[in-house]
Amino acid sequence: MRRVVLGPNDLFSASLINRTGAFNASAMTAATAIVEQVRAEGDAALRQLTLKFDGVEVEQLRVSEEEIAAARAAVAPETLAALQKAADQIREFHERQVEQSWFFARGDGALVGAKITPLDSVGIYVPGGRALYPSTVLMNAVPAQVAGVRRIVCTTPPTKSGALDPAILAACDIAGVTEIYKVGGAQAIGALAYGTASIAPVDKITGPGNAFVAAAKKIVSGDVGIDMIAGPSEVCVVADFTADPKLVAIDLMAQAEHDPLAACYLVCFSQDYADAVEAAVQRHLADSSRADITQSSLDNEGLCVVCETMAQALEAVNVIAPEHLELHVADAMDLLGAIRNAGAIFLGAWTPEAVGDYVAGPNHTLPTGGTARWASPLSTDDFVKKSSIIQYTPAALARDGETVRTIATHEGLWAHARSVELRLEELEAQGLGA
Ligand code: HSO
Ligand code: ZN
Repeated sequence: MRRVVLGPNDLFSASLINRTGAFNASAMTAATAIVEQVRAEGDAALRQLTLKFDGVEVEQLRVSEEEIAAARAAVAPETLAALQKAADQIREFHERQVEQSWFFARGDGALVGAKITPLDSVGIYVPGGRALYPSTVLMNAVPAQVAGVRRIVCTTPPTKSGALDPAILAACDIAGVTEIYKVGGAQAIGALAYGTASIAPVDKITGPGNAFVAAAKKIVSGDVGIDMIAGPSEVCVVADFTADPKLVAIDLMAQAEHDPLAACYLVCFSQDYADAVEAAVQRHLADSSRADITQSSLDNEGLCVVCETMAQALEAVNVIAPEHLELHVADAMDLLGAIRNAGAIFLGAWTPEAVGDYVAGPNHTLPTGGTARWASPLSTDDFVKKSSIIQYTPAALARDGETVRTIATHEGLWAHARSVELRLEELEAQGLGA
């Protein structure tokens, strides 16, 4: 891990972080061509691009009921039970997020408020390859279902044999996905956005993906909704002297093993402590089944910040704005007020990030790349829209009419002013004027 040692008066600066950012011009060019092809040629383009990129001919794009039943039967019972338990706890958490429509009676007869309506349809992109995660299916589909979305579509790339991962299909089934299609990459995003003969378009696309999927999501956004653009996964661990270096080390590795580009930050209070964590990483690596990915992530993207004070450490955290923050400190809860930027905050030594990845309940789709400065975890809010509600009575219109007339006249909008005046004249004529 790269190491930065702060002096007593040094402030951690954003320039110490290597972040590539979300802009990728060559992926945008490639994804634009793919999305255009899907828009023009529909299913034929999906089949051709699936052959080109996934190396398989797919006749039937939609996954059948029989394939889903067979997948469920093929998954180990303990895996199914674990996915079911995770889904239940994710559901329980997200049920607490659901907002109700509301009205506010202003007292002068006007009623204003917001009507909350689930989206009609969403498309969830589920990556294949190294990031084949049934947990991601749950983290997207369960909140959509809790929000009340009726059509929940899932797309995921087929393997060379043309099959899909059974656990992905089982997770779709557990989470209430209503349609599954064997298509991945930018072509899947094009199909979800614009529709083909086989895949009806959706209102919003969520879910992680590689650079081409991210680029395609940006390209189609505006025509459909998208969630956030996910970058490589990140963890920042703040460790004081009470933290066990071997636990800190394994938690950093739990993020590093996702991706050679995953970024791990260790914020601690002495060089000796940092050395102890690095030594513990080396010991754990001997047992890891993903040692190569883990090692290259830590070597290339890892950063250790050695601070003198907790105030410096907290400022570093806020500058990093990590996707995941673990506070391995004596009184983690006491620091919560000082944390402004973090996607998910894990308090204390007994809360490894992995519980949040799978089973605690909060969403594991979190803002990456410093976007926690303004963005929030995926939630049921991402699967609803709000309509404003306004209802006036004669008395309310009489009260506000002059204000409308004044602003409309200032803006030179004659009919705006007149639309109020005509009504007020009508009231006068009926003897009901103010
Ligand atoms: N830590 C990942 C989520 C995940 N972990 C999926 C395991 N499976 C990004 O937040
Ligand atoms: Zn993870």
